[in-house]
Amino acid sequence: MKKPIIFFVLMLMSGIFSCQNISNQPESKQPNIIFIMSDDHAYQAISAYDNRLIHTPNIDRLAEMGMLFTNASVTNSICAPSRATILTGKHSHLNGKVDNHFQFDTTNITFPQILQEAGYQTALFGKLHFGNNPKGFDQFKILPGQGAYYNPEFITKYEGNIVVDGYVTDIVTDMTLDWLDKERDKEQPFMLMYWHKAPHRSWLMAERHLEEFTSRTFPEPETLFDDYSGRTSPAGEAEMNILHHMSWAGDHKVFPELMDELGIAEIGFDKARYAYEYSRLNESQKENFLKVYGKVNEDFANAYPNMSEEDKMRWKYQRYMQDYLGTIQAVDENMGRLLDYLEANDLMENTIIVYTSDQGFYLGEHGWYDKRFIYDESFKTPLLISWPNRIKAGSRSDELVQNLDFAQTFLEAAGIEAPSDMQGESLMPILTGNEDQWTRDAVYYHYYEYPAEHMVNRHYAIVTKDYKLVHYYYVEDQWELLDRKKDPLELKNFYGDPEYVEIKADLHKRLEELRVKYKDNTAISQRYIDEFMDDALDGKIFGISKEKANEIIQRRESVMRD
Ligand code: SGN
Ligand code: CA
Repeated sequence: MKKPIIFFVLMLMSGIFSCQNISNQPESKQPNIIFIMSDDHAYQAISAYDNRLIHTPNIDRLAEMGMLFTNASVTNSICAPSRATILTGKHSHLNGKVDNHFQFDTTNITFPQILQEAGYQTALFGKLHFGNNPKGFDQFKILPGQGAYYNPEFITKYEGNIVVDGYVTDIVTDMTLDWLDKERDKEQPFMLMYWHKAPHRSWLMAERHLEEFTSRTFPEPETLFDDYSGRTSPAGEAEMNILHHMSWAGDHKVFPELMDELGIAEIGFDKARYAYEYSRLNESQKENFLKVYGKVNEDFANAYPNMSEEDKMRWKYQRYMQDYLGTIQAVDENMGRLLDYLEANDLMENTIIVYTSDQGFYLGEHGWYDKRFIYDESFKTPLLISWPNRIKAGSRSDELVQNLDFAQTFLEAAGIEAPSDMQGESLMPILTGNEDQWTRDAVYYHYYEYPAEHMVNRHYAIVTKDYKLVHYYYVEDQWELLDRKKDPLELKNFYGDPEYVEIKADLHKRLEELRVKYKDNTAISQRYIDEFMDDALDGKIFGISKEKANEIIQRRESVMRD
C-alpha cells in the first residue's frame, strides 16, 4: 500500500511544482546543481582552509568564485548516515539510516526524486554506500559498498555490473564528464552528483603521485600525543589511535614479509587488507607499487630497530599523511578537469557547485585517524559553494550550517517547495547575502554505531558557536562540556567546573528543546540500539566480535545495576 501512495504524492507534488516553476521562473533560469562529495576529506586538507598540509588549487577555485563555510558540520559523523541525511533532509533517527550497518530505507523521499519529478535530469557517479540502488536518478554508476581504488567494479543503471581498468578518481571523473558532454539533454537543467571514494581508507594514491608523496614530510598536529586525560572515558576507549590501531601492512604498506622479519605483530586485519588491496592491482601497477613502497620499506627496515614508541608514532603519522594526501592530489586534479569543462562550455554562471565531504576526519589530532566523534575535525566538514549568478565571489560564512540543509537549499534554488517534514533550513539567505534572515544558533548531533569498529561510544549533543554539550549515554552515563573559544583544541571537559553552572543549565535546556524540535527521543533511539545489539551479539557487525559485544552489554548492565 505504501509505495502507490508515495508515488501519488510525488506525482501531485511534481504537478504543483512544475506549475509554480512556469509562473514564477522561466524553466531555463532554474540552476544546474553539481554536488561534489569526497569520502572522509578533512578540511585541514584543503588549502582554502589550511595550507600547511597540501595545496589544492582546483578545490580552492570554488572559494575564490563563491563561499567558504568555516562552521559546516554533519548530524552524524559517518558515511552512509551522512549521505542519507543529505538526500532526505532528515536526521538519522527519522530517515532510519543511523549507522553503516543496515541498508538505506528506499521508501524515504529524497531530493533527487523530487527534482527528477520536476523535470531535472539527474545522475550519480561514484560512492553511495547504501547497500542498495538509489531512486530518482536517470543515470547512475556506483561503487559497490566502499568500492576499490584500482580497477574498480561499478553497479550501473543500464549495463549491469562492470569493471573499469584504472584509478577510481580518474574513472569517476571520466564518467561524469561523459555524461555532461554526451548523455544529458542540454536543454534541460540537471542535478549531478559526483561522489568520490577518495580519500577513504586504505589510501591508495594514483601511480603518478606515488614517488612525490612518499618522499614528503608534513607538520605534526599539536595534539598528536594526546593522552585523553581531561575528558570523559570514550575518548580514551576509542580504537582509532595512529600508533595503536593503524595497521602496518594494511595502512602503511609495510611488506608482510618485513613485518615477520622484524617481529612486528599484526594490528587488526593488517596483512589481509594488504593482500586484498594488492590483489586488485594489475602487473604494471604492482610493479610501480613495489618499486616505490620498496624504498619506503627499506628505510623502515633500517630505522625500526632503534625506534622508540614516540618515533613509531611519528613515522606512522608521516606515512598516513603521505598516502592520505596523495589520494587527495588526484581529487584536486580531477576537480580541475571538471571546472575547466564547465568553464569551456559556458556552464559556470548558472550552476550551483558544492564541494563537501560526508564528514570531516582526524589527521593526527588527538593522535587519531577516522571520525565519528563530535570533536571538531570530524564533526565539521568542508563546504564550498559557488554560483556566480547569486553568490558573491570570495565570501565566507561562519554560520552553523549542516548536511541536513542541502535538500532544502537545492529545492529552493530550483523554485520547488520542500516537503514539510524535511528538517533542515535552506542556505539561500546566507548564499545570497541575506544573513539577517538566518536565525539558527545551535545544531543537534547524534552518533550511533557502537560497539563497532573504532569503538566510539554513542553520543548526542547540542553545538553552538561557543560550546558543545555532549551526552555519552551508552554503558557509563557521562556528560562533556567543551568550550570552543577558550579551548579550541578540545582537551578539557568543563562539565564539573563551578564557573560553568549557568552555561551548563542553559545548554541542558536547549539540548532538550532541540531533541523535541527534531523529534529525537529515547524510544526512537532505543529501537535502533536493540536491532543493532542483536546483530552485534550474533557477530554480524563489521570489525567487532561477539565476545566484545557481549562484554559491552555486561558492562552496561553492571553499571545500570550499581
Ligand atoms: C571501513 C574502515 C574504517 C572506517 C569505516 C567506515 N576500515 O570499515 O576505518 O571507519 O570503513 O568508513 S577498513 O579496514 O575496511 O579500511 S565510512 O566512510 O564508510 O563511514
Ligand atoms: Ca566517510
